[in-house]
Amino acid sequence: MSLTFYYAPMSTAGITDLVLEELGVPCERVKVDIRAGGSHQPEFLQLNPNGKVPLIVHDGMPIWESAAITMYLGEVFGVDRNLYPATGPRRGEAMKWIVWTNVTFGDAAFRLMRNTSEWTPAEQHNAKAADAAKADIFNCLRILDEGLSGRQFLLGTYTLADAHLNSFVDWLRHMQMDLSPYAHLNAWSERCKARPAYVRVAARS
Ligand SMILES: N[C@@H](CCC(=O)N[C@@H](CS)C(=O)NCC(=O)O)C(=O)O
Repeated sequence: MSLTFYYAPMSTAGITDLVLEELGVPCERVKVDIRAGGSHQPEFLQLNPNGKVPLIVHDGMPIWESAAITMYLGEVFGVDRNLYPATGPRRGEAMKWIVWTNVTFGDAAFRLMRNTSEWTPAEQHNAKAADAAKADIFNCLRILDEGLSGRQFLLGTYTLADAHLNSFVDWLRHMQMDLSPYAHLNAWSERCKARPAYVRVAARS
């Protein structure tokens, strides 16, 4: 078995980093200097034409998009380790939260970033679009908070869906979003952060 993980610190690859740490699967780690254009070098673009991390190459197959990577690693390595459900409705529940993180929640967060952050030129910022994005984020936070009501973790017990979504919530905190009104979410996040794999990843980043 060969598994290579291409990553950059403080990036979306942090999700995959945590997923791999939870699984304890041995892999070769390749750091990509995305600020210096490392993900746009021809050798990298051959593996991921999007020029982005995370990227894994498993037994010769490049797989990009963090949601696909989490679901793939879960399916291949997570079921035996009780970190990902076997095929069936619970698998669907895990996929639902993972895809929602990147598509619905991720889209709202990226719209906010695009319209407010210093990474986008100020003349491209649009205050109305930023307000709409914020409203969408609050709606997602409400959905997540309600989804966690009466549950320790998204599926009841801890799975890679929690690792995936909690990493994304960490990034929202980093963006100074006020998450204090969401009691179930905060309690869940603390449980996720107490996982030994989370502590190990946090210590090296
Ligand atoms: N939808 C992708 C997004 C990945 C992404 O945006 N990666 C950024 C870092 S957070 C990147 O590699 N940027 C380098 C570039 O665009 O040059 C995923 O979830 O994997």
